[in-house]
Amino acid sequence: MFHFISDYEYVQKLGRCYKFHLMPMNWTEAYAACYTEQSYLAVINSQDEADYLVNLTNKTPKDKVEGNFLRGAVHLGFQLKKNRWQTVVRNMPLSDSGYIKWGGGQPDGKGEEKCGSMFYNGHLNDIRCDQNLFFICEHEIDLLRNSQILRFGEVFTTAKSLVGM
Ligand SMILES: [Ca+2]
Repeated sequence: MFHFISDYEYVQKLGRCYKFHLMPMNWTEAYAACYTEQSYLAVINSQDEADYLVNLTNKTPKDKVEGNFLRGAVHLGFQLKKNRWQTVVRNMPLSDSGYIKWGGGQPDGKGEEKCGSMFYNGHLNDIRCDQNLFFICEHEIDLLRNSQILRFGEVFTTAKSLVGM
């Protein structure tokens, strides 16, 4: 049933799967791309998870990708809503996510950078939502269980409102 989800790497320690997308997109497009893979833009919930994402970013052959996009950061699943940083998973406040290490001087967008990203070193950065970046999707194994369909429904609703479906 989920055979179309490919190129995800299962990380036993974290109990999740991740995929680094090498096709740069803006934040909303990236959000939708993860959704089509029954996933969401990655949300960091621990230092272990941050370390893994940094490792994944480092080992992905990014340098060969050509085009006009911003390098040095990847889109992640958090955004500024009503002056509050919240994750894409059940709108949990970023401050409750378990990982909130901003890069030096970040967030510095003064309301102009309402989307979330991670510098390649794992530190968080606010970024303009129309900026094209690589991005990482996260897949919850729990989402595959029938009992968790409701949780996925919430992600789906958010995706629909974001992409105007
Ligand atoms: Ca910033």
